[in-house]
Amino acid sequence: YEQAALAAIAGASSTDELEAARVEFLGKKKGRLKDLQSVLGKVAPEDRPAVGKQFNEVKQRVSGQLEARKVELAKPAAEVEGLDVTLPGNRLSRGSLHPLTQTIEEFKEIMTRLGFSVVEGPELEDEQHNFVALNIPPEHPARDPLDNFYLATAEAAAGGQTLLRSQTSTVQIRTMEHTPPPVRIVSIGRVYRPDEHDDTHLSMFHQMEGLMVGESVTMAQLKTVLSKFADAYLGGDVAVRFRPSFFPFTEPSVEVDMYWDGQWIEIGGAGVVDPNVMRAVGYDPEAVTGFAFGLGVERFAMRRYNVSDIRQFVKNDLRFLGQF
Ligand code: FA5
Repeated sequence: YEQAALAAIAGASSTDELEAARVEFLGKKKGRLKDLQSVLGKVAPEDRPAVGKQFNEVKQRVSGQLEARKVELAKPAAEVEGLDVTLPGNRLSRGSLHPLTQTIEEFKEIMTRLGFSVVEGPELEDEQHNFVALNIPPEHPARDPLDNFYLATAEAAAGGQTLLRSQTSTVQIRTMEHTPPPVRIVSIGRVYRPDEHDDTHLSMFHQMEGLMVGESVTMAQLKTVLSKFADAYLGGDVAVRFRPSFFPFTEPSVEVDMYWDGQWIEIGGAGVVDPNVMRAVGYDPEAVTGFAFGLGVERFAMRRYNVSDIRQFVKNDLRFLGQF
């Protein structure tokens, strides 16, 4: 009896279970103690005092354990033996903004301070905005199906193709189409090209497009804006260099390099908006001039955070992402 009673008390993991054990082993009306008591009645009269004493001792031990267990179960869980509430808790891991999201937010903030408004454009484009209005004629190699993500749609069969935009320059066109000059905008977003992935190329990446059009906007202002931008984002010892280049939608065109922390990197293209583009959107190229630029967002972030492989940005590796 005693062994069974103590085991039941120790095994009770709630006050309800403990109460069930009490009724079973110490219950006044029925229960095992009562059975034991009736056995006591059958003991020879001369043995009764000794057996009675033993009975009371057992009853006391069982009651004592019951009380002790009751106190233990009443304690808050934190005080249960083996749990030290003064230890630091488990840290909940909180998410953070993706480094590219942080970069884009910072770009927008800097360009807003420089007086540019932020506009958006669609990622799914037509040939008019991705090529035609940008002075890229039908036979131009930039329109090669191998260099673009054309969609297989009904319109494609009819001649008007839809594609994932290959550059944010599309947004220059969309903006000028519905805004009379002067214009001062930037647009940051995804662009798509079937480029082979390597440590500086992805097939989906981001560009920041800038456009400024007004009465006498010049290449010198372009250089100033880009220098101020690079200075604000990278800070310190920054220099901007132009190398002659070619884009159908600018004339002259340049490749933009930036120097920072002992290294030159190519970060985008730029130039003076071509008169053909002005005419395509209904602007008078005799009355206004402008500059445009398109920078690689990842290339900038790589430089600033010292990331040597652009693919890190799309791997979803928490060990990488957690550092930002
Ligand atoms: C252009 O896309 C032009 N639209 C830029 C421009 C805008 C010129 C306005 C004149 C006026 P380009 O193809 O060079 O240019 O791309 C610009 C930048 O995007 C590159 O310098 C590079 O930083 C980035 N870039 C290009 N391809 C990739 C790629 N596959 N992965 C990551 N970044 C890329």
